[in-house]
Amino acid sequence: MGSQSDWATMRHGAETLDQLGVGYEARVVSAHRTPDRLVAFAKGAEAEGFEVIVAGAGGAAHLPGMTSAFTLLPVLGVPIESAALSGMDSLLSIVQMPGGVPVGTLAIGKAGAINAALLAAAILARSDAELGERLAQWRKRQTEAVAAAPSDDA
Ligand code: RP5
Repeated sequence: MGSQSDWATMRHGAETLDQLGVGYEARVVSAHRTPDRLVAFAKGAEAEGFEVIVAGAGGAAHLPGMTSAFTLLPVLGVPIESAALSGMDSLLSIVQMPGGVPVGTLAIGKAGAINAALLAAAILARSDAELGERLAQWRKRQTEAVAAAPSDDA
């Protein structure tokens, strides 16, 4: 993620990965404040053993796109809900990549962080049947938790 301040959003993705038993590292890598860290991370991520990168950033959110420019790994972008523009700035910065350098862009905020984790797990599950089963069980539990009628207490 681009900043410590993004962790409040990105932690929801981390928690989802925990629930699925998917290993990850959470790092702060800013395209603007730590550009050398970005280049080193993105260039070395595949050799380090990473298989999917989830990049969350807000405002002028160049982290996902620049990361994708330096790696062939799948990069999923999470637009952080910014204070100034409610995340529209983040969304447009991440989603509108030029053809040839892909970023899979998720929804703004918490939903995007959770779905990035689920999508990363789905990608990894194509070559990991046990993870696929855990993912199926996660979705099943979610379905079972939806009540048929609304509650006044919820
Ligand atoms: C971006 O700037 C970060 O991804 C963050 O969402 C935003 C604001 O960062 P802080 O000023 O809160 O560190 O690079």
